[in-house]
Amino acid sequence: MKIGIMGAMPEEIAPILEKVGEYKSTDIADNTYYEANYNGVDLVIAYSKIGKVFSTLTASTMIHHFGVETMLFSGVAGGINPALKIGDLIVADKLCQHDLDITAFGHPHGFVPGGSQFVETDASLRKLAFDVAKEMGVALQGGTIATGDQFVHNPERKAFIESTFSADALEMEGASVAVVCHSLNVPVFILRAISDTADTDASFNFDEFMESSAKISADFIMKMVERLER
Ligand code: 3QA
Repeated sequence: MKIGIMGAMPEEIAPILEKVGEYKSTDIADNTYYEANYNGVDLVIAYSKIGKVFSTLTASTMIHHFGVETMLFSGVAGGINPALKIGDLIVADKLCQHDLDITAFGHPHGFVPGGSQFVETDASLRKLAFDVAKEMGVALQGGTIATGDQFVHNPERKAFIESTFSADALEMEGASVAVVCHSLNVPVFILRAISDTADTDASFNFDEFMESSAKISADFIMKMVERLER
């Protein structure tokens, strides 16, 4: 079984590379992919760079070039649901693209013909996550994650995303990775730890908490990897 582990920023995969210790680096299309073996599981690890376009490229490359059979994403997110505090983990049940808009033609936000407004993640990977959380005594919430090519730092945009999609958290890569994996029949799991709450002080909180929250997410992902079949 070959597992892909993606983040968007270097900080999101640094704790994972540290944990696997040794790896082989390969450069493809302006990205570096790190191949490693952890506990008998073959891993391909990469950060995509920020946003839907780069994360699409990385997810596709992991699947088509490296033959990744399961995709795990680890990173940080802006919290929408007030129950989510900085450092809390959220598992995406489903994701949407909050900035995809052909509503001029009567379609709902996030929808294009041939696609769907929401894309679901793999139920058995989600179940594994909740098993691991229970074992670790860690609180884990499931919910909807909204993805768009914007760092949201304003209450109006946040309110729009909450009311339009009932989203619990937002970020910039999850939905694009999920769409790629869904289209290519690769089970996908998206985990995020909250770094800010997408309000006016989002960039300050992000700078302060992104590294610690990224590590919370990465550590949890590695616990899951330890439980995956080799
Ligand atoms: C955005 C990162 C991108 O990969 C999405 C973090 C956390 N809070 C968010 C928010 N709105 C949207 N997304 C997020 N990630 C950070 S850009 C800063 C880059 O600095 C999730 C996320 N409120 C790089 C150095 O200049």
